[in-house]
Amino acid sequence: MGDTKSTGEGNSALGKKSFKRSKSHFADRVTADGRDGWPVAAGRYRLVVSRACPWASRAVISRRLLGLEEALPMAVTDPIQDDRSWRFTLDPGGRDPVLGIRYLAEAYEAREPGAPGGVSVPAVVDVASGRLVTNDYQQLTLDLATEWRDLHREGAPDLYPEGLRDEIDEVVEEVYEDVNNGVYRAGFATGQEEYEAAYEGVFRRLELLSGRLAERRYLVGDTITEADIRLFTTLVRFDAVYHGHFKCNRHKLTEDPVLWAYARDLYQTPGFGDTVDFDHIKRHYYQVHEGINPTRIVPLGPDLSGWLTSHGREELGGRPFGDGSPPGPVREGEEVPAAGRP
Ligand SMILES: N[C@@H](CCC(=O)N[C@@H](CS)C(=O)NCC(=O)O)C(=O)O
Repeated sequence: MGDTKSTGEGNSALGKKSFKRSKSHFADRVTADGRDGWPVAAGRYRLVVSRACPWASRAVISRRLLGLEEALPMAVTDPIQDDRSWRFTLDPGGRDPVLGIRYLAEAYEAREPGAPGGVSVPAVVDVASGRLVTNDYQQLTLDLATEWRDLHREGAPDLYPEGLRDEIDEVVEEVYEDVNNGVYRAGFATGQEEYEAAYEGVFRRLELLSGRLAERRYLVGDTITEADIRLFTTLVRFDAVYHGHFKCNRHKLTEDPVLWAYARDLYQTPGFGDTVDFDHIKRHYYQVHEGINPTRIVPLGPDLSGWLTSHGREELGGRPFGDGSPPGPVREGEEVPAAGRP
């Protein structure tokens, strides 16, 4: 496997002192008015994800919370990339049954042969043409919450409420810089100083977030928002991969009572934990990043049973879905296999 696989991040600059995540190359948006040529339409697109990937997992959670499963069908890749990147080896015959392709790279090629920036998930693919539409994970969930509104289920929460957008934007920016991407900067650092700066940033921010969440159930307002989804996807991976593999080991998530309870509360909320596959997460990080883990041995721990224990956060109040309701059961065929659950 080459450098791309050893970092697992197609756009990273391995070999330099600092890990850099470049912008998504395909930033078209699927919108209600179709201004980029991609109108919201039920069944027109396929969402390609890896359950291992924190950026893709945001979209998987939003899709469930908003009830977009029928409107935006999903393809789950093998957590282990090969030299051609993400592949559909979990599907019969190794092909995605709808797109008919073996590698996600084929959709990228169909859109722009030889495009720079690597092949990343999440990716939205236009089913009829087989062409990639977007891999802009930052915008994707915001668009699912707002532009796809006509196709939301009844009782879907407002994940990006207009009156709270400034605050959400501010929180997610800090969380992205120090936490979501901070763990990657620590894990892929190739110099001591770089690693230490990232490590300090991760734990400084986690401490602030822990303080913020001590008295309030959710990050912004009193309902689940985009901000909680983005913090959750890093927290749920913390002890399984970031603490050991990425050397973010000042303490474990389970050693911060507030953040651990907050993460468990979300994990146990329909739409969050039922999308998480710890088996995919561990195998992806420990087997793909050979530069960090040359033996590719996947650790057996940590013990996951704590994720299902009571968290006591109901006492803080909050209305998880606001005036809406939780999503129903996971769609048939989309259940996380037993190997990936506590
Ligand atoms: N790097 C992507 C963000 C999403 C991302 O980094 N996804 C990872 C998986 S967590 C990926 O697909 N990396 C490409 C690879 O590993 O080849 C982008 O800038 O658009």
